[in-house]
Amino acid sequence: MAEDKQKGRITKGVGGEYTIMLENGSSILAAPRGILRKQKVVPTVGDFCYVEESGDPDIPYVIASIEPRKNLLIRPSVSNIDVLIIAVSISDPEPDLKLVDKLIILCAKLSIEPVILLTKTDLSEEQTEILRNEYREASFQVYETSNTSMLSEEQIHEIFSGHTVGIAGQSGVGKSTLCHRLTGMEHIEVGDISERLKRGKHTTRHVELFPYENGFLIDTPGFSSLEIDRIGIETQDVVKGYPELLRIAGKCRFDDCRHKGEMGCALEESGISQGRLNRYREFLDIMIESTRRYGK
Ligand SMILES: Nc1nc2c(ncn2[C@@H]2O[C@H](COP(=O)(O)OP(=O)(O)OP(=O)(O)O)[C@@H](O)[C@H]2O)c(=O)[nH]1
Ligand SMILES: [Mg+2]
Ligand SMILES: [Zn+2]
Repeated sequence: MAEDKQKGRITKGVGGEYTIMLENGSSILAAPRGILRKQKVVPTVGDFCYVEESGDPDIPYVIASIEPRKNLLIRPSVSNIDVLIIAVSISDPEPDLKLVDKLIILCAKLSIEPVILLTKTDLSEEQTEILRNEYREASFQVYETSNTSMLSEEQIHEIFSGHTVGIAGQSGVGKSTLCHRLTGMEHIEVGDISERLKRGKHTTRHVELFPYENGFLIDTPGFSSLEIDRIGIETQDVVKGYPELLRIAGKCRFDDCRHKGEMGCALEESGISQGRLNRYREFLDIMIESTRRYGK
């Protein structure tokens, strides 16, 4: 067995076999070395790793070690994400803003930069404007696509250059469509929503990293729900998804003000929308209740 270790990145994993892109750009197949299993380290798409030749012609490499992760998303399982595009469609399906805000909170927790992508803006200009304003005012980057318009070269560069970028959002918002239009790659599955609901077809099931713009693009399977108290979020993390509320830190009378109607609260200075405020308070209540019941 060759002693030389080569650095690479896991781009795909199916049935215990991993596709790894080496630093020279070539892709190889590898199986994890037994010691990783003993250490209970599960190789994950997105991991940086070292591989060695195995001597086995079927799977010519073994994963010798895995580098520490910057972050790890579970369900879908993917690591080392820099930017998360939170795709939200103007209609079909109806926007799930609770999911959007939960994903933002998760991003804050995992040191991922969230950007909002409004998709299917062709379906309602009015609704597009409402959502654009709501999230811009909360200080997020908001991008838009429709059936006739795509991200500009400049926007693509802004989002992707050198980054590992995930795309999340409800099933049917157009994540695969975007990946397909960005990369021109045919094998990314795009589904018809009525078809999907009927037969579960075309929905993206595997996580895979695609090289793109000096970085990687990941089409993640749809998140249909995400329970705030089951994703590793703690009560004090909730506010971190609300930059509007972080802005007034220190301005409320009480240092530990939760902006839930306390005396001397500076909420009015935050500029938060009623919708975002309601969601913040709802998540906070869920977290407080969950902590009360199950403990931290
Ligand atoms: N009107 C309109 N339809 C779109 C647009 N983008 C995507 N669609 C349609 O929306 C449907 C769902 O798109 P997908 O790209 O498969 O959605 P997805 O987010 O990958 O869904 P999952 O893989 O199930 O998570 C397809 O029928 C697309 O043609 C758009 O900008 N405008
Ligand atoms: Mg898809
Ligand atoms: Zn307050």
